[in-house]
This record gives sequence, C-alpha cells and structure tokens, in this order.
Amino acid sequence: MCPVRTQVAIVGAGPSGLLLSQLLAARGVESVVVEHRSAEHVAARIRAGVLEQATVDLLVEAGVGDRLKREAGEHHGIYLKWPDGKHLVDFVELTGRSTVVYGQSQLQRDLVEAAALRGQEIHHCVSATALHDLDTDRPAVTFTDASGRGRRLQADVVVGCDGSFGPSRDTVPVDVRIRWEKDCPNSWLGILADVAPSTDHVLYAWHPEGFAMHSMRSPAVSRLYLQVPRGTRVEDWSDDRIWDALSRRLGSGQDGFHLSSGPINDKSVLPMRSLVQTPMRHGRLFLAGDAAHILPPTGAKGLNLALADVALLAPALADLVRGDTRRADDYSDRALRRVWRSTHFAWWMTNMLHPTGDPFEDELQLSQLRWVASSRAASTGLAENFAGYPLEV
Ligand code: RFL
Ligand code: PHB
Repeated sequence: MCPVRTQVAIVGAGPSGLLLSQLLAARGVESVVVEHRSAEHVAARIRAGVLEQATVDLLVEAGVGDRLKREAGEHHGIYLKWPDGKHLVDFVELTGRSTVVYGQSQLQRDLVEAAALRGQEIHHCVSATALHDLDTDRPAVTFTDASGRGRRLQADVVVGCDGSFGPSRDTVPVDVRIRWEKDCPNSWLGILADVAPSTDHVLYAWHPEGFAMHSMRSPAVSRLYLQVPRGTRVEDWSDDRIWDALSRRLGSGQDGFHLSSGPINDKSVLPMRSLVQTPMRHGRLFLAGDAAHILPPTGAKGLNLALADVALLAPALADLVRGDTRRADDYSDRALRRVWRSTHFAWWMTNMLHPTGDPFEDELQLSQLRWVASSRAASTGLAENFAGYPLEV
C-alpha cells in the first residue's frame, strides 16, 4: 500500500465534491478527490436543471460561473397547471429573486475544467473505497486505483460527497446516526429530447392520470418528466407512448399551448424518496450533498442543497485544519436547518402535484393548487422556497 498525505480527502467527484475542492483550494487547503466512476460517466449523467439565485452567486464567486452567466436561461417563475387552470408564479415579482435553468452536466463540465486548471488531484475509476479511523485526528480513505493498486490516503478530515449510493453515510455507526426516511409510491420517467421547448418557463402539471413536467436545457433541447408507478421499466415506454402521455397531461391543444415532440435521446426512471441522515458529522467525517440527504426532485432542491452544504463546509474545514474547530462543530446543525426546509418544500410540492388515485386527496390537491394560484401569500410562500433563501456562510 502506498500512502499519500493530504489535508482533506474527498470521496466523490460529483458537483459537491468538486465544488468543495475548488472552495478549499481558494482558501489554501489541499485536497485529494477519489471517484468511483470515470470522468466521462459522471459528466454524462442527466440530472438537475434549476439553480437558485444564491447557487448562481456562489458559483460565480468561486470562479466557475463564466459559462453559466453566458449560457444559462434566466427564469422568472414557474407555471402551475391543472385541467381547468394555469398560473405563472412570478418569483421576481413576489420575492425579487429568480432562478436559472442550467443542466447539471454543464455545471459538472465547468467544475471539471476548473479542477484541471488548478491541477487538482482526482483519482477516477477507483474501487473498494473504505473510510477508516474517523474518530481519531488521523482519518484515512483506502481504495484500489484504476491500475489495480491499493492506495491509502491519510488526511486531517474526510468528506463524504459520494451521493445516494456511496459508502460514507453507512460508515457512521448505527448508534450515533438517525436516518429519517420517507418513501414515495411514484417514480419519474425523464426524457431529454432534441426539440425546442414548448414553454418559456418550467411547467408543472397536475392531471388525473399523473403529474407531468416540462423543463428545458437549451433553445433546442427539452427535458420532460412523467409520474409513473414505482417499479416502472423504461422498456415499457415507447417514444410514442411517452409523447402521447405528455400531450394529454400537459394539456397540449388547450389555451394556445402546443407540445412539440422530437427525437428522444435519453430516457430513465428515477425513484422518488426523502432521506435525511443526522448528524452530518461524525468525528473527522463530514457528510455533504446527497450523501447526507435525498429529496424528491419536485422542488428542484437537491443540487442547490448539495452546493449550499459545501459553501458552509469549506470555511469551517479551512479553520479546522488550522486548529480552530468552532465552525466545524456548528456545521451539522447549521446545514440541517436548510436541509429540513428544502426537504419540507420538496415533500409539499410532491404531495400537491402527484395524484394518488384517492378522489378525496385529488380534490385536496386541486384546492391547494387553486389556492396557491389565487392567494398572494400562498404563492409568495412557494416562490420564496423555490427561488431559495440566501446562503448563510
Ligand atoms: P452526486 O452527484 O451523486 O455525486 C456523488 C459522486 O460520488 C461517487 N461515488 C463514489 N466515489 C468513490 N467511491 C465510492 N464508493 C463512490 N460511490 C459513489 C459517484 O460516482 C458520484 O460521482 O452527489 P452530489 O455531489 O451530492 O450532488 C447531488 C446532485 O447530484 C443531486 O442532488 C441532484 O441531481 C438532484 N436533482 C436536482 N437538484 C436540483 O437542485 N435541481 C433539480 O432540478 C434537480 N433535478 C435531480 C433532478 C436529480 C435527478 N436524479 C436522476 C437523481 C432531476 C433528476 C432526474
Ligand atoms: C429539470 O430541468 O431537470 C428539473 C426542473 C425542475 C425540477 C426537477 C428537474 O423540479
């Protein structure tokens, strides 16, 4: 085994791991990142699309926002739609803040380029990642590198940025952690299509057959989702079946709205669930992003929350490696306040927009949608949460 020494060992080179390494480097703190997948695989994952104003400001300040500023589409709000109504929740008018639509794969590319520019050490295609000695001040990460060689990374701190399926979360002993979980009976079937978006803002639609959503990635690429039962197989949804369901649920042909279809170049099923693991720190292990919390995508919060965690964590770790533990000691409590707010919002949006098949609940959902659309107080509540709260760093 060939030991390497660094200040911060980061497990996972997704958006939270890469932004953390960038923010640490800006504070003169050295880190090494280990990633299970190839760089190409991580970059090709089609995921989030909506960034809050505070996330955009964070990325610009971190020096990775140039392309985002040039290419991202600014969105002033979202449409809510149901069979006999449609309403634009105007975030700018209600809160003074807006959002942008910028694909996670585009952001990942920006973070990878910035990492290459500063010479960040990243080990891709690693296997057998394991975390050790977390309750000492000499924690370590071991892994097998791409050439099959066993490696040991000795650090002051280990950060688990390894997403929903990484090993970090499980490393916290069961008698120390609490896992708060809520499963959802639905999944989303998501597609990416080579067709100009048929809507100017992201459109969330309630329909008795199921929820549907129309988002976008560029003037020529659309991203759309359908509520499907958990366990749905992508093979059971032909392109024609998908476009038919989208047309019905999004109300194509009504009130001047027409859904244009086009070639589908990516199709996947995403199970929906909520999970929060507390505390987000155990000894010298810190958890950030999906490693600590998973949200249903309806509130567009997961990526924003992952980046908010590392914005809080980077200065805390910079202090910690220099001997001042105060901010690191506060990290979990402070991060969890935002985590629970976002978790509630994602749960609330999910429950408002996904019909359950129970006629009583359907009526409650429709009543809630009409209330959000007609009450300034209610729509301001939605807008505040969706456009996001300022980062407290
Ligand atoms: P990631 O992106 O999952 O990265 C974790 C990385 O860790 C690696 N890893 C390991 N590395 C080393 N050793 C191991 N043993 C490892 N195990 C795993 C993985 O390969 C991976 O590269 O987590 P991170 O950085 O915390 O980022 C979180 C976001 O990716 C996630 O929250 C968002 O994508 C969620 N999300 C959305 N968030 C938003 O804010 N707005 C949205 O509009 C939005 N839409 C979405 C979404 C997620 C979706 N899916 C598919 C989950 C839409 C979808 C469809
Ligand atoms: C997306 O563009 O992929 C997207 C937008 C809004 C959401 C979830 C995903 O709530």
